[in-house]
Amino acid sequence: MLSEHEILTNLKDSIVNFDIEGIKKAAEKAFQIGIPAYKAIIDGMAKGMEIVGQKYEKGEYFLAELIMASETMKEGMNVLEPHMRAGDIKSTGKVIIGTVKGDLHDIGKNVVATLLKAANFEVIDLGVDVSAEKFIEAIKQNQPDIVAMSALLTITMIEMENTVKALQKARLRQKVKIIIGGAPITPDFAKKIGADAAAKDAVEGVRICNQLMKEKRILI
Ligand code: B12
Repeated sequence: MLSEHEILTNLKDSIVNFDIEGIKKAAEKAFQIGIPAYKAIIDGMAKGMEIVGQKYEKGEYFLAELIMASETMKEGMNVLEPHMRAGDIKSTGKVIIGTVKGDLHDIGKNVVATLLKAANFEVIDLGVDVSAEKFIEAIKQNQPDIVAMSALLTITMIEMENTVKALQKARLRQKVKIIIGGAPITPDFAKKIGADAAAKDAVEGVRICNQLMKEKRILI
């Protein structure tokens, strides 16, 4: 029987080696021995993506390898996600999530959405390349408690600011809490653009969303 450490290592290595069969097996084993899905994702697969990113930066991996690693991560998530659904208990709150306009990175955003669902949030995922107008339309339609935006490219961070401004203009800003995240995002940037919070990873993101819900309940 493999130990928790060995399984997390297998998850990480399968991402780095684009081993789809390996990731499926390791994800099943993680579930079987009771490793929480969030741990398998954050301490296993996401660590593998970090290494892939470093290899890309060093010129050892190219775009094709990034895509293969992303596909491998998605296969692993597909195995783990069904084990994370929280059931029919009343939801903690409603979150609209999307990667901002011009940005196609969705792995981190998907991890956040998965962990939010596991924490009993109702999640409406708008996908990638989401414009301010699309966020606004979705807010009007669904009346979420929280709007969560992801950006991985420094050049698309500006779209977060544009979306906050558009929400202000549409008089929707007061109705929602806004959390942002992604590799280049900092709490200072969140403050600067008028978002409520930034999170460095999905686990912190969920913790902050719970906190934002408490603040929202006090205000109502
Ligand atoms: C995989 C990847 C891709 C894949 C994306 C596949 C997909 N479906 O997502 C592909 C190959 C498509 C890609 C394309 C490009 N990429 Co790319 N990519 C990456 C890479 C290697 C990993 C990103 C990733 O998935 N990480 C794993 C996840 C789990 O981590 P994460 O995204 O950071 O998310 C975590 C936190 O940030 C946080 N989080 C994220 N979002 C949110 C949102 C909220 C609300 C919260 C609370 C938290 C949160 O929680 C997550 C989980 O803990 C990064 C390098 C890196 N080290 O980040 C480059 C990187 C982001 N890419 C980069 C570039 C330049 C590009 C391209 C322009 C390349 C090109 N020449 O075409 C294109 C741009 C396409 C576009 N328009 O978006 C640069 C960006 C540089 C910059 N500073 O702007 C990076 C940093 C690589 C580099 N060092 O050059 N990329």
